Amino acid sequence: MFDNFPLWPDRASTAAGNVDALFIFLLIVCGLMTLLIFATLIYFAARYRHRRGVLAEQIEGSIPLEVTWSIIPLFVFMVIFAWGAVVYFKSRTPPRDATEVYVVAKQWMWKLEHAEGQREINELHVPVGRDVKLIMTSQDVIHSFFVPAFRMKQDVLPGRYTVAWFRATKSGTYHLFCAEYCGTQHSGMLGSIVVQEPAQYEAWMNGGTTGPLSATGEKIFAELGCVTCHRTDTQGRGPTLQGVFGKPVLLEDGRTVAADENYVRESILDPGAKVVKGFKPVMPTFQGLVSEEQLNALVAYVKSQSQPTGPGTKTSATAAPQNEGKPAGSQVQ
Ligand code: HEC
Ligand SMILES: [Cu+2]
Repeated sequence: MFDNFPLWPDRASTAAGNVDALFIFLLIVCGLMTLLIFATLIYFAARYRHRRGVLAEQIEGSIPLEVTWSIIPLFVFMVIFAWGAVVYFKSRTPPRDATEVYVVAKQWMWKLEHAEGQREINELHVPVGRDVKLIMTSQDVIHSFFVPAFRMKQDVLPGRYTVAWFRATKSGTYHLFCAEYCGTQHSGMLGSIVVQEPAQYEAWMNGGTTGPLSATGEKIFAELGCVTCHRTDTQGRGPTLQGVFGKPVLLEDGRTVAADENYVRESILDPGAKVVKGFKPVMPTFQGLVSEEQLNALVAYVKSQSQPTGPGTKTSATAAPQNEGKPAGSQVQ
């Protein structure tokens, strides 16, 4: 209905319609409220204007009136709360089998790397109709990944991963902005999201790849000597990393944490922070020795060790449990 209304940017993701509907609802509620206030104001000003000889009568409060003006707004606010929560949680929860793209922000550019290995700068190619999960971090200060056409905005922080996702619904080229003031050339930190039809996208994907990100990660894993402690059998000084990602990890101090991207990242940069049960804190820190890109590749590699199929192919939900009960080392690919 509002598609050609110039106040709105393109609507090019599954989230866009939901966000706009909520926004329009808020506008209507606020608009009606404003009308109501001004209409009563004008009416009362006329009705109770000062007249010679007529004195105002003091009213000491009215319970029915006060209850009414408390209950009705409460109801309206609860609608806003529930609706907002639904839209928020939807946009905060990436679907399980989304394609993954690693994003590294720096003053003043966006570096993007597909799980399949393609690297891009200030440009991100994605196919129509597929869920895309962004795993983002910054090399310096706080940035923010903002794509108005997708109604998507997420802060990108140094020292940790933040996650966002979208599913594009219309092919085309859309603006990517940095929405967090990040220094003198902040306003130039621009990019574009190129949404392509699946066939076009496939063609783009097949041009000049360097191999999957997890393969790059495997190389770094060997070069940095991780592989000497983290062997695929259980003979290394560190735990085997097969099947670790996505599972709960029991720690020395009795806590259990989820092995997600931030956990792997922390294990590499600050190994002492969470020590796996049954192991000594002998892993050296790699803080300062690995770049953000290398970290992403290592994370992708550790991740791939929990996915029996290669990146790009869908991981079947039944594949993971099959490995349970067997020694982790028996599933070498
Ligand atoms: C000197 C041996 C050693 C080296 C080298 C080493 N690690 Fe570790 N690593 C360990 C030990 C021991 C643990 C378990 C204790 C802990 O959590 O600190 C561990 C834990 C981990 C964990 C958490 C595993 C789990 O089961 O939750 C990850 C992920 C990890 N290391 C990744 C790496 C990566 C990536 C490298 C290379 C950049 C590396 N490690 C290098 C010994 C090592
Ligand atoms: Cu920025």
